[in-house]
Amino acid sequence: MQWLITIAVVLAALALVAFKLWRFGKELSRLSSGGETKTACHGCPGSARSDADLGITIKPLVQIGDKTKHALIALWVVVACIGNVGMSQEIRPPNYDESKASNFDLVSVLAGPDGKLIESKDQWAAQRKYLVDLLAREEYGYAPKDSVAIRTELFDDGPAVLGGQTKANIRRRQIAVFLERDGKQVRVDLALWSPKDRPKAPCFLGLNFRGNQSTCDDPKIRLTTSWCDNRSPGVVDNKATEASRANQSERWPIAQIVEAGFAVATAHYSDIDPDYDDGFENGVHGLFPEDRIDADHPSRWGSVAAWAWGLSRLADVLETLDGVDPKGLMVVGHSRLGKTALWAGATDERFQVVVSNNSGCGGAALSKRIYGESVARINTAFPHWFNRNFRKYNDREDLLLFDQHQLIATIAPRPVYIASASNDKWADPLGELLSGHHASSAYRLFGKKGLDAVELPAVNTPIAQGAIGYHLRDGEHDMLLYDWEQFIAFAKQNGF
Ligand code: GTR
Repeated sequence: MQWLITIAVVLAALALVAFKLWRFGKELSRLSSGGETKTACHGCPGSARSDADLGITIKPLVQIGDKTKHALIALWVVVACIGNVGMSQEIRPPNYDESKASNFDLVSVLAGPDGKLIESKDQWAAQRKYLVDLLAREEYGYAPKDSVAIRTELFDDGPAVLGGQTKANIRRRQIAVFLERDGKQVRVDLALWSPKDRPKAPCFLGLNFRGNQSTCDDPKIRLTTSWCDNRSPGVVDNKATEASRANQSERWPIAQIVEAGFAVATAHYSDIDPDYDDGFENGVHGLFPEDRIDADHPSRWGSVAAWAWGLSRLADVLETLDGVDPKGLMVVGHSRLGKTALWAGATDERFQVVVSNNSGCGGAALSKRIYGESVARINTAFPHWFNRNFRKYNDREDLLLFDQHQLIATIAPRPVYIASASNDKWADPLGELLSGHHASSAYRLFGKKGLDAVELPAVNTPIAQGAIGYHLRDGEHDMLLYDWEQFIAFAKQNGF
């Protein structure tokens, strides 16, 4: 509607300009041919009549006749309208009507660049590479090819304290991981809990939103010094205070995970890249100034790609540590960090199991369904998460020649788990499930079962018979013990 009004106003203004210019031209030719002008501006400052009335003569520096003035005003209207079209395009309101979300075509995950379908698992490595490249170019951005030096400092090693109790069976370590390049460094604090009775434990690795101290009540966990969102409890002037301890511990049931036989490692995502749009100066983007995204390089890495790259650097460290099975690394994440976990799984095959929790748009949810959060909304609210090419699809999902099922497929044949929550409509639970469903043909190449379902299961009824697991937890956008219990069961079922 706004488009129609704007187009009508532009056309009217253009007609007015044309008319004024025509009249102005006619007047000029009359003057140059010695004709008399009859265009006195009565009452205008500087007009002969009003000055004469006052008995004075004022000679303006530049005399603007009212035809010129009208022409200039009309021109201004045109410019303003064009600016209006460019600047304030309305974003389509979010859709929650399922009948409007079902009409879309998806490219098969087996289709190569020429559209032909691959037929055997021997062709998968090349196909996977093609898909990762497509998603890097159009959505997440390419991480730099160059590497960093990694230096570590173990600054804490002792028994865990969880729920106010010292846990003799759980080893807690904290490692400062320094990522260094060209005289610059970024410090990422890795916190790790591992079972004392399992010498090589498979390890869940996931980033947290508020600092390692927010994941449990252990007073020995170092308080993050990285940027924190002021809206989080216990944060003052973007810095975490003591009051922020354990304020997201419900997302990290550490004792239960370790007592189930797994190690669990986490780091604050802000250590890797603070989550605000600063033109990619800070965090690990700052280590690679020559790889910064700009108008000429729209496919370089955004923040999701930076967080995923950071997870790979933490994997570099974890695979060297005793107590952790280097062949049992599993990546997990909630929401924006669920998107990140999926991209880390796509770009780093060392992650043997990939878990996305409520990852939504730009994560597991199919963009072409246009349900809940849309590409335009995410790119507008979080302009730094994806690359600039992804903006081409703002409210133009019809132009997408790819979708998030291909992201899920890049993980094949490794197991992937997709978790949704019933009240998290913004993340489109059905779109998250359908991504898994449409990724399944990649798994079938390997004789593995994917996800057959095309409808949401009942709440709290996981579907996890195949290599693609799914559940719809009853409740809100969050990552809770129930979710972790399913991730653990899925990992065990897949041999970890
Ligand atoms: C929301 C965003 C979602 C999701 C969420 C989160 O504001 O729209 O895509 O990532 O943030 O990360 O908590």
